[in-house]
Amino acid sequence: MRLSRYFMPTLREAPSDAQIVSHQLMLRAGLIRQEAAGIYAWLPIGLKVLRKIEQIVREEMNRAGAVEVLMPTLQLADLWRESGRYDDYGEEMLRIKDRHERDLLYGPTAEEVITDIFRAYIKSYKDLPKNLYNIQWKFRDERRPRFGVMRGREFLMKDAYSFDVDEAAARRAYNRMFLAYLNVYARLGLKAIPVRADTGPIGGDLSHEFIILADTGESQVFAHKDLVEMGAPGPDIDWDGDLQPLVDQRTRLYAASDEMHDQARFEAEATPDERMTARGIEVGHIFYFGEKYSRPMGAKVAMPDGTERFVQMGSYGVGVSRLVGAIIEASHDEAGIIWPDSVAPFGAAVVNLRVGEAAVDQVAEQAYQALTAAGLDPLLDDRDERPGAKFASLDLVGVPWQLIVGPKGVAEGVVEIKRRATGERQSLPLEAALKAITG
Ligand code: 5CA
Repeated sequence: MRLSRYFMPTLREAPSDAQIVSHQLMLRAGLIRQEAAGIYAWLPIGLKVLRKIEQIVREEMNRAGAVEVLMPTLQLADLWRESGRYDDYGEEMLRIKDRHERDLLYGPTAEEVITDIFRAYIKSYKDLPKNLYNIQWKFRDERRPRFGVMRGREFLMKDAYSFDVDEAAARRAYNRMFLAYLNVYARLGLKAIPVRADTGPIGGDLSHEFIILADTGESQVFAHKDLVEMGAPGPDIDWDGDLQPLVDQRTRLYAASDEMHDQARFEAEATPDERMTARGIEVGHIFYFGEKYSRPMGAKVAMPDGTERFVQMGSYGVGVSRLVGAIIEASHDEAGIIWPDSVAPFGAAVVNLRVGEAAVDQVAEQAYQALTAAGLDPLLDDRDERPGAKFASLDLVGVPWQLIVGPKGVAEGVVEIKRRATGERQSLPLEAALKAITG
């Protein structure tokens, strides 16, 4: 992408109402624009990052055996009347009427819709297990939308729903999601802690939240310190095998959200040195709730002996748009965002310091073509701007590598490369510079 033709509106100052660093940087780097309280337009750089996160979530869901669908954002109120949640959900639900005076709502979650899809097609135990997910916009009319995409009203969620024949199978489905989530966060460069959690309006009796530690987070967690470094199981585990030991290893140590916290147990299970009380960002939440929706909505399967049984369900959410903010909270410096390579909007930027000078243009163009061919999706800074302004905006936006082409270097047969995360610079001949970046 040539920056002169692109749309990357950076701001020198963040609007004063942006309270936390991720919100300030998302506005300054031109990732999002607020359209209304808690409702954002995603500008090109923000959209690129959002799509990359979405794709990592998708790959890990698929690997764990979930199947993607796409449900509508607007849902029929009648489905929520069947489950009994329509009146209970309260003011967070955006209720809408169509021209026929039918009650619709903008989905805050999709247990009812997916259960309706399931019951229309799946009738036999032989078709289980199933896990269906989608990555779709949700709306919750939050009382206090704040911190940008962290607590939005419209936000992008990955929501998966599992259907199983009995509780043991449903636990296996839960375990697959539990471990797949840890793999997602690891690929995003994040250390997520699974903590025992309250189930709130989703319901059920088994639930974990996944928390990224950050002082600006809205969640309070109490956990054994060893969980922070425990790490993800990796993609190569046997997804159809017994995952319980891997889950037990991560749930044996004390970790709870404030609603579930039991100080006496915490003190019994961890020494003062091992105990950590911290703030964090909830980037995922998983639930097992048995027949909470399948029973009132009549989602059942025929068993081998001819009897029918309500299916056992769970649901599994990842805050995809919230993750953009969470990654920035976890990875930035005074100059701006430091994206992990896995979600960076561009793999590298070629910075032309003397646009219009033929020899410099030619080397910059050559570098740009080579990085394009290597699949790095590079940005070419061909703007007619001062070098300082170019470096400042590329540091702000957080492109992982800068390949800097200036008249002095070109005369000497070298270019400079800079790694955003460390600030480390090196002068190298072009071929060596390209090799250092492409690895
Ligand atoms: N149906 C279940 C799981 S699919 C569900 O809705 N769970 S949830 O309410 O916990 O939401 C899932 C995830 O969405 C949360 O962990 C959080 O990361 C994200 N999320 C929830 N509310 C918001 C919000 N207002 N803004 C941004 N992200 C949100």
